[in-house]
Amino acid sequence: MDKQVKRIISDIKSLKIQGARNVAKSAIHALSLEAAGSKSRTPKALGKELSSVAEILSESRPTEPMMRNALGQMMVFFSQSASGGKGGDIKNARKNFAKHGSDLIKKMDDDAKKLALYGAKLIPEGALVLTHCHSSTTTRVLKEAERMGKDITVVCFETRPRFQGRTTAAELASAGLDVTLVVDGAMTLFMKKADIVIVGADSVTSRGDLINKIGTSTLAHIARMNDVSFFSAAELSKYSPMTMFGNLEKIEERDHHEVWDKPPRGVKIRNPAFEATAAKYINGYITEAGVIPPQSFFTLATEKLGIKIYE
Ligand code: RUB
Repeated sequence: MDKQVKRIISDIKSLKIQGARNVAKSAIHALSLEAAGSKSRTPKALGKELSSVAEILSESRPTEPMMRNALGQMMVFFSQSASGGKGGDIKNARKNFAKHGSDLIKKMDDDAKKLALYGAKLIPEGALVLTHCHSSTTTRVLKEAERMGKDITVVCFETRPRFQGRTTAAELASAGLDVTLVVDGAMTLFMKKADIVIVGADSVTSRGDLINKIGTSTLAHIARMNDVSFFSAAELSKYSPMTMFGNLEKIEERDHHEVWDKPPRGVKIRNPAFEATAAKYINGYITEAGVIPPQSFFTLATEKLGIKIYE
């Protein structure tokens, strides 16, 4: 495997690269790099190499359908453009593959721009917005709202154990937003003054449930108790096709050292990275196609991803 690709995989695992979008973009980049530096002599051999690297990448963070969908799309493109991987010119196969990767990334960036506009319009003037973890899609929405002159205030939760809330706070502060970081336990207190909650998404299931950073469902429940609207900024490519026939999205469980490095003997530690928030607690998803109810996500996402339900 290419050295740079190995580094990207290790950065994804260690959270140096974090957030569904950044992970997906890095995975696309990694697979393109593997193709560019490959020593495979035929498209068939290259196809084999790429599909094994795509599998390793997919497993680097198990709860990331945006990455899985993108890698899947790239592999479909490869097998179609290299005549099923059986023949054709190897140089062209590599070149076309890399071009497809950069087209996909561009499309993702275009979608994020559209989504940010829909999200920013949704935020009331002068609103207090709560967010959790670090979602590049959500920070984009918040920065767009500020650009529109909405004069918002943001409170973000620190997000134990890896403190991604600090990344959110630092990013928003450097963009000139009014941002405060509080501990996760302060969710109820700050909800009482909030106007809207916006979080990101790692995965959206067929019934519109949201899988996002641990703590998200607590936030959604508290929002409902206080009549505060709860939205998730989620591109349609975060849809998890494996949930179509009842399979559950896998929830990543990370190393317990992230929670407590040297716990006393007898203390058990669990470290689930994500959790599900039921669709009934979600007012809507902010997508590149507009703000939609959780029930519509499946239809729009399968259409966008070209998933045929009936043959
Ligand atoms: C990040 C997280 C984010 C989503 C969406 O978790 O839960 O809300 O990934 O991010 P982690 P984005 O830090 O464990 O990756 O909007 O950037 O796709």
